[in-house]
Amino acid sequence: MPTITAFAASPDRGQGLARDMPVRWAFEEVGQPYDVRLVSFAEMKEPAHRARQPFGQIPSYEEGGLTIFESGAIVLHIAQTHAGLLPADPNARARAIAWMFCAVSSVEPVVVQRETAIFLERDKPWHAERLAIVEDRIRARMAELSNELGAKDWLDGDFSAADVLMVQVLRRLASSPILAEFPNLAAYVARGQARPAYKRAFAAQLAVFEAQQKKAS
Ligand code: GTB
Repeated sequence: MPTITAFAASPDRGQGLARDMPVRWAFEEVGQPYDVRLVSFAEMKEPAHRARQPFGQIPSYEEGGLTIFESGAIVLHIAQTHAGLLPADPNARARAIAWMFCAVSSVEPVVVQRETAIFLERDKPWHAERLAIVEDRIRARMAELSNELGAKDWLDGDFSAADVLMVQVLRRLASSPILAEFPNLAAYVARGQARPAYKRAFAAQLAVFEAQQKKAS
């Protein structure tokens, strides 16, 4: 059984925004049970965890003799070792993998800039100006993605690992009005969230938060 790591106390308070969520979702899509090792912020920075994740972050993945990190790489590994998340046709598979890279390297970085501005730069005198620039950059990228998605249900043909990663990245805009400005992207995220596998993954990470709240009360 593979084991992943996740926050013992996720700062998102059960919203499923941390990067264990796409890994949980991928496991659920392919019907692979998994164990979770919950790590505190202190434990994440200790050598034992850095041996799994060099940057002292979550998630990591261990199974048998294999230990890997990077949520995109973990989702790709799950998709390559189970049926259901990547097309069999080599060209379609290559396109799906290209969209996986797109989610983590072309879309996620602009989305993360907004979180950085909000959480780490709020007290700077230039915060408002910087946030506006970052949000314009996100809008430009969303417009391109929206044009590309058009009226399709998923990024390229059937639902794939690329949709797991892309929906999860777009969910990080849920606290901003930007997503709603692109109705086809908002509907795409809603389609992803309606999948039974997504719901099981979300419930599993929420249960961690709820158990932690119960313990604290
Ligand atoms: N590129 C790596 C991957 O995809 O696996 C990035 C991993 C990463 O950023 N992990 C974050 C982490 O461990 C958690 S997901 N941070 C702790 C640290 O660096 O010390 C990022 C995240 C955190 C919190 C929220 N939130 O509260 O909404 C959302 C996303």
